[in-house]
Amino acid sequence: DTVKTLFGKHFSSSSLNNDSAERLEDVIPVTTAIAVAPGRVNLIGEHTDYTGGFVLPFAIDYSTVVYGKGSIVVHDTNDERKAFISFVSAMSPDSLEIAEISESSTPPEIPSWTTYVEGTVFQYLPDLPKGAELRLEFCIAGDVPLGSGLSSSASLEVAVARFVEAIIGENAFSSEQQDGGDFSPSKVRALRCQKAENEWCDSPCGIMDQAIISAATGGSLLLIDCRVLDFTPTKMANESLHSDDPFPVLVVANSNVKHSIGGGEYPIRVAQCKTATEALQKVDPNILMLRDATLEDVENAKEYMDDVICKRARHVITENERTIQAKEELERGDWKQVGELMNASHSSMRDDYEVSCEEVDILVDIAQNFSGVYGSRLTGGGFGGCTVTLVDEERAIDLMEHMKTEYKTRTGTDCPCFVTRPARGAHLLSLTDYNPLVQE
Ligand code: GAF
Repeated sequence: DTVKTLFGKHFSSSSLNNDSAERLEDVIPVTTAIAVAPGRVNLIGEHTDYTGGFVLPFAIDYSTVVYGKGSIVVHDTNDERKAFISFVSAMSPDSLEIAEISESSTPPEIPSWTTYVEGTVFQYLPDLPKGAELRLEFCIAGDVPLGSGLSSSASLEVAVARFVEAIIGENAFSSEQQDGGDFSPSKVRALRCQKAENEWCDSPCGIMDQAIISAATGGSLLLIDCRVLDFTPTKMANESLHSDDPFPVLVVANSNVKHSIGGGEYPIRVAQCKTATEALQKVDPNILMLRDATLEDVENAKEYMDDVICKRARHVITENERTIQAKEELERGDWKQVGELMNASHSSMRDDYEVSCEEVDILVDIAQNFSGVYGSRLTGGGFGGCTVTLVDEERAIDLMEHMKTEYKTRTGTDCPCFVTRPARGAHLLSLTDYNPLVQE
């Protein structure tokens, strides 16, 4: 019988139990690849993506790496398309994970971290020839802090996706390519990874994380219009608009309060935005998504919304405005304005959207009251996680020291901090095709 091991001699799924299939790897071309996908920080534009709004995130220098090999074997063209996956993660090194999925597979009732991998691979089955089996063996390693609001899950999905695309080669995205039009691999990848998370991992996330991780180009933030998935690269000005304003950097601080968007509150916010949109449509049917509404519309629709729903709508509407303005101020080098928008965004998330928590508010308070800081706010889904702070470059080290000591004094908890800058999105570090027979 065959033995299933990562990079083992005998790699076979239960569907390959005849002699000819044994060690098929010896006679089919094998591709090896190393795929990288970063984590992300959102400068501003929070909880706006799932209502078709605007976000302004950037990729960071912490990444997930997926490296290994894969091949495609075609059996009987009447069979379903399948994948046989054997993988291991440096984060849980003692267990070798084995998964077999096919076109008719359904998500597990209780998702785990491996579901992010399986759900992502599932999205690529339609790219395979009929009756094909995709065989993947890979290792996962990375340094995106887990559960800290820096998008470790989306980073994993996108790294797996980029790896699978490398194995599938030119047939990746074949159906989207056939549709013609403006085909962009990074957009389709982002949509597929979001679908994996929504449908397989029980998480109703928006598109922001997968989009920035998939599409970021080094050195730029991306203003993303989440309704049409349109990306506008946005660079910070090289100089300050006001000569007295010192040039800033971005500091990320981790509250060490674990954040999860699969938990109860995130889906509740998504549902509340839906309720708000339906109420607003009663006064103006042209409001298709919250991003089409104004504060005046909210005022007019008050009789259809309770106070909580009004507050949620107000956050989203004002956050969209702040995000568009922040993009312009960043490009102009008006750091004070950017900082004020960040501070206002935090207040709105804390008071209207209610996605902050005591520890994160303390971190933001410490930063906002430190000299040299332009602005500070919670970044990501909330209920814990990280803050992002725009601070005079020369004050960044002192700020981080101050945050660490002050936060420890006020909460008893450590807060790891780092300076960051817009990094590169998903990419391949290496790709090799070889046919073992030919090589020998
Ligand atoms: C999480 C989600 F995954 C994103 O889609 C987004 O909604 C974010 O929270 C809040 O802006 O990261």
